[in-house]
Order: sequence, then structure tokens, then C-alpha cells
Amino acid sequence: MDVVTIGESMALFTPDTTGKMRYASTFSRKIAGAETNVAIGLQRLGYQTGWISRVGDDELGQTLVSFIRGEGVDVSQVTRDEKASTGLYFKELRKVDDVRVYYYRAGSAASRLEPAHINEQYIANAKYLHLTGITPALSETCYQTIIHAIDIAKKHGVPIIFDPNIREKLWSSKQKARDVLLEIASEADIVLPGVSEAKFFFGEKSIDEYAQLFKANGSSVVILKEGSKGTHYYTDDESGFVASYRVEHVVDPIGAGDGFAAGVISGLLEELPLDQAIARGNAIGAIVTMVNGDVEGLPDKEEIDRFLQDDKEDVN
Ligand code: KDG
Repeated sequence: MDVVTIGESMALFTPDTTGKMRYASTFSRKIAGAETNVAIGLQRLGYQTGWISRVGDDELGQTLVSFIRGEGVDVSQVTRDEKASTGLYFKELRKVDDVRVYYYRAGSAASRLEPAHINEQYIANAKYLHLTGITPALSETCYQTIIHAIDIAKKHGVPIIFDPNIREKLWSSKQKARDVLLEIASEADIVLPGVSEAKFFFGEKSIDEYAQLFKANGSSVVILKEGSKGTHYYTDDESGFVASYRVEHVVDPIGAGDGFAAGVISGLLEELPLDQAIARGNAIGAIVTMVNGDVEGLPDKEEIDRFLQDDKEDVN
């Protein structure tokens, strides 16, 4: 397994019309979930991923598992919960710069994930463990599951990649979010926060200061995303900035960060120089915003290579 990830996937309902959702009467059903977005992104680039989760013993749980399995992600570690439902998520596209999300996931099957659901060998055999800050926000047992997974990864020398993915709606308080997410970040080898997330953790500081704070917190590689501007990176030996790609017409920005993560992780798996891995991440993030849906825009290897080649020719 190249990458193992742990988290909740949900049935995503998007109104077929833009504007306030209260006026929408028809919806398209898609699938979403930050961790499976990353896993699917990596599968499309040719990597083998595995997903640890729990779904309801219901039709939508079946839909999720079938779709995600269909993308090639290993779903052998996904269990069914007869007592809770699969979570739902609605996405309201009021305007491209005003996208709102509504969760119906409290008490969902995935929120009942427990440390006992983790198979140690499954994580031990992975090249990377990918985590986001969404899973520990779902419940106390989900938090414990993430801590257990971290312990396993540490024991077996599996590097951890952590995207804080702050979802304030899921936390009881900002302070709790800060404490838990910084605790997890302190165990991660590579962190992928947005600049606005760095501000949430540390207050108003410079990019350099944010990077040093994440390093002092324990991560050796800090990749700081600054949306349409680009991405800053810091390791023990180097630091730099990779500009974003220009997108003429953003259709749906949600999922771009997961596409970015898939691109960067694929570059790490290929042992590309970090700036090239980040350039691929930036490109995938840009492509994802051009398509409606969290996973629909994730490119395959040929599409991303063509995008990067066309960009090089445009520059030359
Ligand atoms: O990053 C995109 C995710 O936010 C989306 O797919 C849904 O996992 C999700 C969440 O918890 O918001």
C-alpha cells in the first residue's frame, strides 16, 4: 500500500441550481470526504491507497463503498455499523466566492470509529499515513483512533502527512480545535496547513514565522498553502515558494486542498524534488476548482502531465 488514510466519507448533495438552497428542489448526489478525495486523487495518478472507515449499513453506505472501490481504493478496512447511518453533506454554491456546507453527520457510522477497528499491519505496511484534522473532530473515539494510528505509524517508522483541514462547525470550541490539531501536527513529519489555518493556530505572523512555529512544534517539512497565490515550503535544508496556476473560471473551490495533497504525496512517492511535487499539487488544486464536485475534477496521470506540459510551453 502506498498511502493509508482514515476518515469519514459522506453522500454529498448539491442543488442543481445556484443560490440559496432553500429554493432548491432537485439535487445531484455525489460523494465526498477529504481523506477519500486524497485517496481517489492518488489512485488516478497510479498509486495504491487504502481507506479505514465505517459506513452505515444502508444504501448510501453501499453507494460510497462501491464508488470508492470502483476508483481502485482498497476498502477492506471499511466496516459497517448497523446502529448508525452514513453521514450526509450538502454543498450550497451561492456564488463561487460564497460556498457553504451543511453537515448531517453527528452520530454517524464513521463517528463511531474506534481504535479497535484499526489493523496494525495495515498501517505498518504503508509507505505513508495520511491524516486530516477532520477525523479527530468527529468524536472522542475518532480522536482516540487517530492517536492509536499515530502510535502504530511511529512504531513502524511510517511517515505521517497531516492536513489540519480545520472545520470549525465540527469543533466544540476554537481552543479545543487548536489544542487537538497542534497535538496531531506535532507527531506529523509533513504538515500541509493553509496560511489562514496557521493564523488560526498562531495569530497574525509572517509566513516565515508560521513555518518556524510548525517546525518548533515537531514537523520537519512544512508546506504552507496560500490559495491562488501559491505555496511556501520549508525543510531542514531548503525553503522556497511555488506559484499557483491561474484559473480563469472557478466553478467549485471545495476539494482543491485534497487535490493538492494528492499531487504532493504522489511527488513524494516518486522522490521528486519538493518544488516539483508542490507544482504538481498546485496544478491538481487548480484543475479541481474547474469542475463541480469534490472528486470529479481529480485528474489522471495523462491529464496532469499534459496540463504541466502545456503550461511550460505557454511560459517558453
Ligand atoms: O476538503 C473537502 C472536504 O471538506 C469535503 O469533501 C467534505 O470531508 C469533508 C468535510 O468534512 O468537510
